[in-house]
Amino acid sequence: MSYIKEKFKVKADELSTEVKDLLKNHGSKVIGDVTIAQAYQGMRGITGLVTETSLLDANEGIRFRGYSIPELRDNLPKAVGGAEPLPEGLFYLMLMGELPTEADVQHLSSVWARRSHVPNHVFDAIEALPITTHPMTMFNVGIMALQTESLFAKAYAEGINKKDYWSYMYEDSMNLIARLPRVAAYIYRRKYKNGQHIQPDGLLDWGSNFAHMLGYDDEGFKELMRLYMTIHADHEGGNVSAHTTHLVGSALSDAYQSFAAGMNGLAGPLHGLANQEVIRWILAMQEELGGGTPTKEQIEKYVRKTLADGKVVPGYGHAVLRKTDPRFTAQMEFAKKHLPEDELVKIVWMVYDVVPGVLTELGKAKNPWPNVDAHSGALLVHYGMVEYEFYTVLFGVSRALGVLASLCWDRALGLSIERPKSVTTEWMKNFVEGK
Ligand code: FCX
Repeated sequence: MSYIKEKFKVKADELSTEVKDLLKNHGSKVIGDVTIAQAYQGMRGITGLVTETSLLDANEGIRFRGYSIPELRDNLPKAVGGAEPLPEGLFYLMLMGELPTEADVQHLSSVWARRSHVPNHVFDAIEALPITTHPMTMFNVGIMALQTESLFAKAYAEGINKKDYWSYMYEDSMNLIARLPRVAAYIYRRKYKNGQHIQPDGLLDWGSNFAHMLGYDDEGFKELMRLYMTIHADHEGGNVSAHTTHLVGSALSDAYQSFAAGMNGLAGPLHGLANQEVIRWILAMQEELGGGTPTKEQIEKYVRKTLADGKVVPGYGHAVLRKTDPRFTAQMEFAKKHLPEDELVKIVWMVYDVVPGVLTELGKAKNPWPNVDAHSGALLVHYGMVEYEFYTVLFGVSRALGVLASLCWDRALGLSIERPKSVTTEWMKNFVEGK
């Protein structure tokens, strides 16, 4: 057993004991009420899930095991000559609950490089789809084709003790994380670069090898990938991709099946697809105005038109956050450092100056501030990745780090199959009338 796996097992046994005590001594304590509005309106604000890897504060933003994004950028190990955190380190932190050493991160880089082989039938399955297929559909087909490799599914079919589920989930999660960049890069090169594929470089870290296979060997893009893979990884447990992965996993579906389910949620425009929608929206605005950099007045007019047409302004608002997303701020800082004169980035910043005021004035959106998706596309365009339909796949590769670390915890803690109660509107009416 690898030392990381052994260490995880020790931590998992400790927490399992604590959870058993918590349930035995306080299991019936009430942690919240549920209103009728919450039942109809996306269960907002209901505390009903346990996710160890990260915790969101409405005003401060996400903390991964207690560390904010600026703290991660300071404290996680970096590549030689790099300034952004290595995503391997964030995975270690989320899994283990403590900061990794340089050696831990190097170990994970080499384990994932060793496990990154993708069988040919996965590429064949992707090739069977029309070239016009959305990259997120190709990505999910690739993930599902990889499910043939699930060690948990095989072991379960042969018969295993439930005490060992966590071990197979751990192995499947490590293998899936190792393989995803290759699958994603294959899709990118197939769809946009005439199928001219690039072989992995086993000496590179996970994020920069991904950049390399995508066809971007620029050191700036590699740094961006490390930052991107770090900040998109997790956003506590209730968001659609994390919750779906956890929910499907609770049926003892394996890591591949659970993650694919989560990715279908990420593919929705109110969630991960918003990153492509932001760039599409800015390009449409530019086209309507005849190209070039719009003025703030023109942006404001376009925002009002978007809202009047009954559409959302992509990249703005959030179900939980009530301030500017620190993931937006981290990308803004990256842009100020590496590409302060970029035209599209400047437009993103102008949009940031305009949209919160308009949304606040209209008073409908509970959060008028930008989320992670408002900035990411402009950075990618700067380095030449203009194919915005691909952006959500990048988000998906990163999201694997958080939701799969969480699935390891779900199995280690032996969490139950999820099955909340639902009622009908008839039931609600009877309840209100006291029947
Ligand atoms: N533009 C226009 N209207 C917006 C808005 C926006 N950016 N954000 C919220 N609103 C509207 C809602 O559509 C809702 O209208 P309704 O009453 O007619 O249904 C009203 O304001 C109240 O919504 P609110 O409670 O503030 O927001 P929700 O929790 O329902 O939804 C999301 C949150 C994120 C879905 C919403 O703000 C939105 O649609 N934003 C644009 C899409 C986006 O950027 N998604 C990415 C989010 C995230 F970062 C991620 O998952 O990647």
